[in-house]
Formats: sequence, C-alpha cells, structure tokens
Amino acid sequence: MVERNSDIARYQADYLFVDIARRKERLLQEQPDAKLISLGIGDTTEPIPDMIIHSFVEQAKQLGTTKGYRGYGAALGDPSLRKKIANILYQDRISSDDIFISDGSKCDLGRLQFLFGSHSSLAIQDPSYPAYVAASVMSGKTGAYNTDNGQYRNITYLPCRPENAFFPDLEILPETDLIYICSPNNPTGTVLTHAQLQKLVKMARERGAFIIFDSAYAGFIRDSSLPKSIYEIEGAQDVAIELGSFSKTAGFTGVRLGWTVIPKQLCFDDGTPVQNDWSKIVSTFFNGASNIAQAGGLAILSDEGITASQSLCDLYLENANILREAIESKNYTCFGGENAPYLWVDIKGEPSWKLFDKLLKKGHLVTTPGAGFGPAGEGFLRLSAFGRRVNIIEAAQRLKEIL
Ligand code: PL4
Repeated sequence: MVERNSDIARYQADYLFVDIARRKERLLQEQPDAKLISLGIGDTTEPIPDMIIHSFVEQAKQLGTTKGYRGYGAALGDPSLRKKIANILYQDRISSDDIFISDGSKCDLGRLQFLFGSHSSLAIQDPSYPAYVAASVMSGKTGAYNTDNGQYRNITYLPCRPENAFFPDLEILPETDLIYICSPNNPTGTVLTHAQLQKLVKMARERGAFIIFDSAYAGFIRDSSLPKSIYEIEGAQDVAIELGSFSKTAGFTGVRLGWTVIPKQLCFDDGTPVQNDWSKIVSTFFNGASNIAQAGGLAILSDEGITASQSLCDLYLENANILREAIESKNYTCFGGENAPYLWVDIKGEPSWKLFDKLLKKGHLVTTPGAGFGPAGEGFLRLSAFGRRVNIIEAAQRLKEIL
C-alpha cells in the first residue's frame, strides 16, 4: 500500500471556495427554485473585449496552416509578450528577461513552493488569499495545525485590521524567510501606500527576507498616488518576487495567463540568482503558456486593449459602489471597493459563517465569510463586485432587506 503524503493530509480545512460551493449545492437541493446571486468567488462575468477575441481567433487560424503552425513555444514565454509587460506594466523598471510568463498566478504560487525548501519559514497577512497557506502546508513548510487558534505552527500570522490600517505590525515579525503581501488586497480590498511598501522593503533588506508580492488586482487601482507594483520602491528588486495576472483585469480567469517577475539581482544566501532555479522549475514543471492565450495577452497590452480592460475594471468598481451604498445604508462599515473589486464588511461582531448562512438561506446570496481568510478575518464578510450589473442591483436590494 502507498503511504499518504502527510503534508497534504495536514491541510485542515477544505479549500474555502470548495466548501462554499458545497454549501451552495446543499441550498439548491433544499430550495431548487432559489435564484442564487454570487458575491462570493472572485470570478469575472463580463465578456472579453472583441479585439482580444479577434487576436485569439487569428492565432488559432494560424495554427491551422502549414506556415503558421507552431508547437511548443519558448518555455519562459513569448519574448514579445515579456517585452510588452516590461514596457507597459513596469515602465521598463524591470527587464523583460526578468519576466516569466505563466498560466496564471495561482499556478505559479504552486510552482513557487518548489523554489523554497520545506524548512523555509513564512509570514502572511491575516486575513489573506487562502491559497498562500494551502500551498505552503501541502509543500511541508508549516508544521502542525493548532485547533485552539486556527493557525499553523510555522507560519507567522500578521493581523491586518482596521485598527492598524490593514498594515502588518513589522515589530512582531520574527526572523522569516518569506513574507506574502497582496496589494490591492484580497480579501480586504485595501491598497498599501508607497510609504508602507518602503517599510516592508527596508525590513526585508535588513533581514535578508524575500517578499512575495501578489499584484493580481493592480489593474483596479484608480488612485494614481498608490503603487501598482512593489518595484516602484527603490531596492525592491533585491528582495521581491512579484506575481501578476490577466485573470481579473481582462476576464482571463478561464483563458489562463499571468506572469512572475524574478529580478536577476535577487539571490539566495550562497549568491545563486533565484532566476536560475526558477528557470529550472519552470522548464521542468511547465511547458509554457498557451500560444493562443499569449496572443490575447499582446492584444490586452495594445492601446485599444488597455482602454478596453480599464473599462472592464471600471464596470466592476461601479458594482462595488452599488454594493457599498446598500451596505452603508444599513449602517455597516465597509472597506475596499475603490481600488479593488472586493468589499470587506465589518459585520458588528456577528460570526461570519453565521451571516454567510443567513444571507444564503434567506437572501439566496453567496458571499465569503471573513473567517475563511484566516483568524483575523472573523467578524468580516467579503463581497465580490464581479457580477452582471442586473444581478448586482438585485443583490444590493436583497442586502438592504436582510442586513
Ligand atoms: C477561486 C490574490 C479569487 N478557484 O487566476 P489566477 O490564477 O491568475 O489568480 C488567482 C489569484 C491569485 N492571487 C489572488 C487572488 O485573489 C486570486 C484569485 N482569487 C478569489 O475569489 O479569492 C478566485 C478564487 C479560485 C482559486 O482558488 O484561486
């Protein structure tokens, strides 16, 4: 008999979004006519702009010709897409050969686990996107789960709550190899400022730690004073890896296209450039992103594509505003939603799974309980602003009736 991998067995909860899907199915069995509206999973709903679809079609047609057919592409990504990302998204602060094209940031989060040994220590913002913890547990980095406090032994949880303006207290941070930071943040919808990122970079440089910066929602930042990338901070290239994605900004959640930035200056303690090991991992566990998806990526970064994807994000931000007005009209305080597609609602001390169940059963609304994002998420509910406008308006009405 084959022994079960104890690292995978150690992961306690069902993956949050799987658990929510199960509760949703149960409700539909009990109330088959329920017209559910999802404010739960952060999945895009609007069609991909025509000019991007056109680029997929053109690329697909090429594959049907002898002259245009291509098989495996460059393992690290189409050089022209790497250049475009460096130029448009990083204003050439980052060199194109420091950009590695992927099939999405969650996939790279998984592959990143191979880059660091199971002995490496980590810190996360609490609450945070659950995949950081799940991937770390399953790759053996976290030690045992403590049922008393809902934490894994070798993870340092950095509470990010309204009391500290959602910025971790770096004083409580012990020696740590990896610090996961997400801005704009999932789930709180808040964005770190230049000054806050400067503190993080300074701390990482002093301590020799690496920051893993998730910028999946950068395309939603509308306040031009806020940083869209950690590399806007001087010195970040020596200490930070950045994950990027076209999922949310261009409706590519199903198409799958993202990238990871590993600057060549970033080195392990023995002087080996991290890039060298990342190239080994990528070429071993991945065979490059789909050529059709990469053609779409180039279209997103054309002038017309940039305007179209900004309009998509604007639409979701308007949704956030509609939901915010409904919530505030019931005297709830809510964070985020201005530079991110998530609202983080302070639910006045009510347990978050309890309110989740109430909204599901009475309002047929699917939300995400704050507790699912970590211990410090308790007492909050996350609302996703991804949704068709007609559903968002209906959801806002139901929220007003039930809250
Ligand atoms: C549900 C901070 C959503 N089944 O599409 P990707 O892989 O480029 O991006 C995934 C991702 C990466 N980083 C952050 C994210 O929030 C996400 C997507 N999060 C959510 O509702 O929190 C979708 C989650 C999906 C999943 O588990 O990733």
